[in-house]
Amino acid sequence: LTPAEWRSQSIYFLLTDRFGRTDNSVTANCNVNDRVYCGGTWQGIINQLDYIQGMGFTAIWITPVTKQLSQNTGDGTSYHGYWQQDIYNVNPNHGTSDDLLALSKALHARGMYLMVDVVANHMGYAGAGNNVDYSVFTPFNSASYFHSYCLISNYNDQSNVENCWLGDTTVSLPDLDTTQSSVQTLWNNWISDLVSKYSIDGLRVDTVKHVQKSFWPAFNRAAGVYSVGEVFDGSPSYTCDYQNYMDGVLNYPMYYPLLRAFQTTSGSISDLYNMIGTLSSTCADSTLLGNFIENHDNPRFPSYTSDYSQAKNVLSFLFLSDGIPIVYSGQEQHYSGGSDPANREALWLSKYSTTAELYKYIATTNKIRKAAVAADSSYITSKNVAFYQDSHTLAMKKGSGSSPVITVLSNAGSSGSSYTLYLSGSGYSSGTQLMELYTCTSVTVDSSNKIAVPMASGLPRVFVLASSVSNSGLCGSS
Ligand code: ABC
Ligand code: CA
Repeated sequence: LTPAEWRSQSIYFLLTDRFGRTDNSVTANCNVNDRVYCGGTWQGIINQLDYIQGMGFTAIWITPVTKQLSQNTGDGTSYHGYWQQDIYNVNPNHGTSDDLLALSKALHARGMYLMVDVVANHMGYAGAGNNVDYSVFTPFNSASYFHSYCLISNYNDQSNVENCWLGDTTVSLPDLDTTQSSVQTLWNNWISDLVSKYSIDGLRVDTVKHVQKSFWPAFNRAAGVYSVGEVFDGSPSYTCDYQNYMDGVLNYPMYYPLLRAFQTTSGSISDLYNMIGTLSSTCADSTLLGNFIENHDNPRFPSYTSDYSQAKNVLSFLFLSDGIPIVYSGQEQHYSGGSDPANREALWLSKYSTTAELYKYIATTNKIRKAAVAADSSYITSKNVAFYQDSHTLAMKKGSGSSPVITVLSNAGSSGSSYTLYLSGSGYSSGTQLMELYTCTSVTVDSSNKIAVPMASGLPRVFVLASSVSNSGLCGSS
């Protein structure tokens, strides 16, 4: 799938080991602190695709598929998939190569897409970096393929970040010398073969800032599909620059102001407001960023606040601003794990509840986004504009000039009062009939071109032209 085709997708990110088991167990023990395999498999994902599609997701992103180090180390086992040793074979804990093919087929049969996580920066070794037996790696089976050992010590020094090693002295991550043309050729051939063998539709690329920028364009081209890179950095200028070398990047620059705006009722709305404009002017294409509020590297949102209204605002932002929404498995169940490894809870322990509050909220919000895409051919490429803010409220519009989607967010929280916000600047003129899609309230734009927004309990509100609601499955339409 091309970048243009990915824009309108929505992504469910899961750790293969933690999502679903071949035996469909919903009770199998999974103690996150043990950092060992809990038994999730590719077949287990196939078994639960209704659950994912039931929320309206059109794609899944799965953790790396390559064969990993097999030891149980002081840092645990490689259940997460980022400690690879053999890039030509798959992780047997997750199933066989045929199982992975079956997952790809099962997704495609539903009109869904497969995004696979890939790592080109490093391999994984159970032991200290000054004592690596390079013969365990396929194909990088000698020290000559790697940078000499040094642990990353200064994240402000780009050559240190690129040439030294991630990991620790228990599990080292031998850092490939990606400046060698032999290493580049091996990676480019590998990614091209992997994508075609498993009919992969997109890539999530690990540790992008740890490899020199000039490596990525050829890798992305060899993949031939949309690639979204992980540049774990909140700076818009630093992170957006990688979009000149890869189709998209994960939206870390938005992650921090989004978290801060909604983690308390006194979070900064203006920082979030400003970042919308900053990213739309700094990144090559803000509509190809990967939006998220949770992942396996950061504490989950409910570990900061248990408030459901705040969680809903964050979700509405992910889906209705520029970029491709990514929900991390467990977010829909309001899981609340903190830092790695606590944020890697097994999803099966929720019994795949489809009546969970956020499961239903995500289903509605996916419908809203799909309806916006269907109603307005320029919606998905248009740039989101923030146009109103006060200390607790943000309003933004996205879509064509005549019929933008208006999203109103609030960080007042569940105990926020009920009031009417008279909102100007939406671009809609007096007499226009709008529909608020979470409450299904009809509103007519008033004589001074204002929208009377019915605010309550700190919940988000989304307005579209009333005439565009039919066929969306929203507000009673079929
Ligand atoms: C294991 C244990 C952990 C233990 C750790 C030392 O070892 O599980 O409990 O603490 C994989 C596994 C991890 C494992 C690691 C290391 O390997 O999943 O469980 O941790 O063995 C990607 C993946 C991630 C994966 C790897 C390695 C890379 O998403 O799951 O981890 O393949 C850095 C990398 C980033 C990496 C992340 C985990 O570490 O750049 O690619 N993620 C700063 C740095 C970032 C750094 C980040 C976290 O800290 O700039 O480069 O990410 O360490 C903002 C700034 C940011 C700053 C943050 C903290 O603050 O703007 O720049 O990030 O304001
Ligand atoms: Ca490197």
